[in-house]
Amino acid sequence: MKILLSGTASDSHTWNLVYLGLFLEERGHDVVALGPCVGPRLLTAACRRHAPDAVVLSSVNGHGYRDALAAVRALRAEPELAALPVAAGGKLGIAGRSGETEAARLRAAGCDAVLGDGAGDLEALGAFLAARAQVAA
Ligand code: B12
Repeated sequence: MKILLSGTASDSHTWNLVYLGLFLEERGHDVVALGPCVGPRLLTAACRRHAPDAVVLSSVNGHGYRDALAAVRALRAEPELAALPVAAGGKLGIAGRSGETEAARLRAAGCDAVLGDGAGDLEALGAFLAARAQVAA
């Protein structure tokens, strides 16, 4: 699959993105990495330009929940991106992973998978993408 990997608008951390890029490439995916501090407009423009099979959003600075909500809403507002699979994860809250209320809001906004920052979450991301690849095949 072609995966568009992106940091979120306020987040300047980069090693999370480097790690995830390697993780995805090791699983055979083609990764388009946008880097950190990507706002909703740049993200939607990049999705139109690269036509990825899925988007992976990563944030660890504590503002990921708010940033990812804005990003997902912007994607879902574009008719041609409304069905694009999106997973968001990392330390999405200010105390690490997001709380259940925040995760539920992200899902309601159209985020297909809301994940945390542990090894199990990486495996869950791998499984999420593998399931999407099977649907696309
Ligand atoms: C290095 C670092 C910085 C550097 C970043 C340099 C750079 N070029 O990246 C600098 C000094 C710039 C920095 C700044 C800040 N930081 Co900082 N930083 C760290 C630190 C020490 C290490 C991060 C790192 O590189 N880890 C290595 C990578 C590989 O691991 P990772 O980021 O955790 O990513 C893994 C998982 O989170 C997960 N994951 C990540 N994304 C996703 C997505 C999906 C879908 C999935 C499944 C998994 C996943 O997979 C990755 C691999 O295991 C952490 C503390 C820590 N020990 O984690 C704090 C930390 C992330 N920072 C923190 C904070 C608060 C900040 C600042 C806000 C501080 C400030 N007051 O200015 C700013 C944010 C600036 C901004 N605009 O974003 C907090 C975040 C708190 C939270 N979310 O609960 C942390 C956790 C420190 C702490 N304990 O308080 N930081």
